[in-house]
Amino acid sequence: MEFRSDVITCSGKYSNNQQKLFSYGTAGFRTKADDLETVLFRMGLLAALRSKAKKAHIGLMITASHNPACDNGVKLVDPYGEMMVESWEAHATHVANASDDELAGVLHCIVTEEHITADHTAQVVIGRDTRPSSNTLHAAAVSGVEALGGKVVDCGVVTTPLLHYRVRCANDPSYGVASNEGYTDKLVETFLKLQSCAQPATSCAQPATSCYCQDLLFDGANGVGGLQMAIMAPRISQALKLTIHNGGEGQGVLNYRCGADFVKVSQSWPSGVPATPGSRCVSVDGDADRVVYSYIDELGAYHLMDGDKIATLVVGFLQEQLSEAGLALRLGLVQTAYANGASTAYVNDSLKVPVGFAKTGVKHLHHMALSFDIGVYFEANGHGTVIFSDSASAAIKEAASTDSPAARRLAAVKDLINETVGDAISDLLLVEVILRHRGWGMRDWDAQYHDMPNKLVTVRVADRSVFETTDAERRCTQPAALQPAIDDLLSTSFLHARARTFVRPSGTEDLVRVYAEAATQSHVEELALQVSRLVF
Ligand code: 16G
Ligand code: ZN
Repeated sequence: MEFRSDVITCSGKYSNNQQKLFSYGTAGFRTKADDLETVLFRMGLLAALRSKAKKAHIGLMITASHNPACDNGVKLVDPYGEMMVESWEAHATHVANASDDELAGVLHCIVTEEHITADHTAQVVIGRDTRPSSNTLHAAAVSGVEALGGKVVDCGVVTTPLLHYRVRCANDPSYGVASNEGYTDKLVETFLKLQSCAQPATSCAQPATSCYCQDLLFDGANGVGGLQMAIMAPRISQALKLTIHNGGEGQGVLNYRCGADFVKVSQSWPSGVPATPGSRCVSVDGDADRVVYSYIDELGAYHLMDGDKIATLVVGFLQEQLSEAGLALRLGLVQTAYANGASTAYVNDSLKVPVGFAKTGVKHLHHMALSFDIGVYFEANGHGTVIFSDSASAAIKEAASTDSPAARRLAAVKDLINETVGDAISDLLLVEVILRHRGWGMRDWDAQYHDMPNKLVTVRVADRSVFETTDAERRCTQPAALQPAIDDLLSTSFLHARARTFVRPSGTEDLVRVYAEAATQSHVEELALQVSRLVF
């Protein structure tokens, strides 16, 4: 395959004159927006090649998620709406770092290695978040796709999960209508159907802590999630009364002291949302692929309901519905090392549902969840979804054609879930369906299990690449002396503290993370401190 002269001409416009090295990691490329224009042009080229290689639509999302507004990023999405396969991540890194003179040669190598022929016109589905830099970066990505004669499907400003959905539908129309309206209609209609069959919600004379209440505050992180919710909220208001705050209409700073990441990390109520005792709030992150809940009880105390709490709620519900429908399907949960130990114990010991552990990063969790008939996966930070195997989908569909209400509920719940990737909006609608079905207030949900006290700290080190881990990042293999020292600490000073700790290099920032969990907060503080000293 020969490259059109546009590649060479355009790469002059998007010249790579940086010393900086880029690496395609768990979140694709992510850094200061000012450094990314060339990278976006080149990811347009790569997405076009990937599309030719797969003879399918490929996705390209421009976002830096929960990171500050001055950052941006890009990641590519494979035909079924999943993260781009790992073997192409190395291609992405090579293309991004090639000098102008090397670029055509690097592209030729990929074409040869991946046996790409010229006979398929590339189709790239592009979405972007609300960041000011996203427009310029979008133009660069479009130039890249078009330089290889490819076509762009422009989704405009959308949430990351909506972009994943659009890619899936473009390749598999049975999944849904491939448009932004198609996504909205699917979620709205399924949610209303599920809620109209549920018990009537009790009137809110009582606070949201003690019974299901349709009132919900929405914290949009001043990002694209608020825009999407503004479209959906009026259409679902008969079943859920959402009040949108931090809605992304230009009043507040993206992700600043609000949104899912801020709420999870600081374990505090988002700014910009009225903090009234007895109220509950759902927070999404800057691109709306993560979700966490919070509530303030009658005494004014703050409570966080993170990804682990959502995962356990979903697993418990699915297990109950499967059993009522008489469906013997293998249900499992996938967590990461960050999952609170109490949540794992609850799912294993009380629900008797198997739990697997994967490395941090959605692609790892997603992959492991595929090993179950119905795989639920969630990171504690609120990124997660449910995936159904083909045979599970067929069994549910067949059971739903009988008069089993549980099977019908399962079939509708499957339609409400965005199986391609964690989706804050789809997840929050699912949480509302379950809470309403059970008539649960926030306190009922919270009472499933009590979190072990925990702490996450970061340690700046000279070179994070010397840290290597195994066992889903729960044990450190390098530097060699570190894990024995940690084990020694756990078996002496913390022997009776039900303590757990691990050290892992961040995949997105130049630092090392230390997680500590134990029976009391003071043990946690001490353990985090001592392990950080071992790392430093
Ligand atoms: C990325 C991951 C997220 C993970 C985080 C960990 C995706 C789409 N996103 O944002 O799932 O929790 O990285 O960051 O996979 P860390 O490696 O810096 O701790
Ligand atoms: Zn995100």
